[in-house]
Amino acid sequence: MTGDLIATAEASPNIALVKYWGKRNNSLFLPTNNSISITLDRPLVTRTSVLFSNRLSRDEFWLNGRLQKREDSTNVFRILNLMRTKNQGLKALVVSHNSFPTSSGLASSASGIAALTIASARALRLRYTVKELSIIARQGSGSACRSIIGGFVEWDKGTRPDGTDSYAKQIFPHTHWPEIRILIVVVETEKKAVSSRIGQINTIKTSKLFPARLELINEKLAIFRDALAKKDTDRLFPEIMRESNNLHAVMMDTWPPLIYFNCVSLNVIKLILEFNKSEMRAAYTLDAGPNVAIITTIAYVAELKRLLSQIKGVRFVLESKVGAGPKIIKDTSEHLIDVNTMRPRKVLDEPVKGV
Ligand code: 2P0
Repeated sequence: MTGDLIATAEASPNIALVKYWGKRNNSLFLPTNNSISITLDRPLVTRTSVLFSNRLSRDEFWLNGRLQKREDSTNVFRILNLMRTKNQGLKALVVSHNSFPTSSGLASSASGIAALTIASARALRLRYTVKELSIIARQGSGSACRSIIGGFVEWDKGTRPDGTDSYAKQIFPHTHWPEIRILIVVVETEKKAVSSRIGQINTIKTSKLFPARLELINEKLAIFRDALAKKDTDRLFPEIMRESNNLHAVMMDTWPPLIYFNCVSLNVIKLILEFNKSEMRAAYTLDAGPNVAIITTIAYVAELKRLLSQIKGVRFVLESKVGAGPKIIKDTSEHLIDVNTMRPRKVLDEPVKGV
């Protein structure tokens, strides 16, 4: 293949309600259990442009205006290598920009890898199905396979050793439950002490609670599917919080312990428990970091934002609806790469609204 092949795609992160934690195969990113997530929407979006060209002499990955070190970008290069199977000599320039602040500690690997997978397939004119794209994205970062799809999503762990049946599917479209809102509460953060990749390996090796978590997971998944189908907040919201607690119990049972939340996260958790005293109105969920995602409905957003603004250490809150999924950006003026100079274009950060 010759010439300049360029494409741009946008994808959003996802928030897991039933968490992925633990792999049955580390190199193929095959999980020990199914997970269920909500794909987010603006303002949480990663835009990625990819240029494959014979005129490039090496691969480069730029994130938020900075050239990234090769050793910090193995996920990105793994996706590129999976994509250019027919011509590994074709070099790529990847330029990615998060609309949300990177310093906030928000996970951007899922949206970044999903946008890269979709943009690469488009640039190389590969007619992959959504299933195939999800399988490829999974091998960049597990949770990225869910960000290939909009709405409410389930990643099937699969059983085959080669991972061909381990991919994400939509269980309900983004229009299924229009009232749902997700608040991302960004708290003061230091850099993550243990990456989720290493954390998962240590959990499998050392946690005695982990097998008990897996024993109950199928029952739990069935409850989530049913509560989501019926939009039953009285069942769904407590289950979301208990699943998050269960994950963090397993993390703390890991040795050395994985403690990803901090005092501010705990104060947000207490606020939500208090907020639900008379009626189930919101649910918290935490991943491998101190930020808290709150799942609620539109009726409670303003009150929650007001209460969150009173918690010391809450930096800002981002609000998202359920997203429709990734999209290709066809307008060439919107590409993050200048094809003539083969350099990244400057992008101005969008202002972030505080609470
Ligand atoms: C999730 N997390 O389901 C869970 C909940 C963190 C806690 O997916 O090793 O960055 O690249 O596959 O996808 C974070 O794990 O890990 C994650 P790798 P990833 O959202």
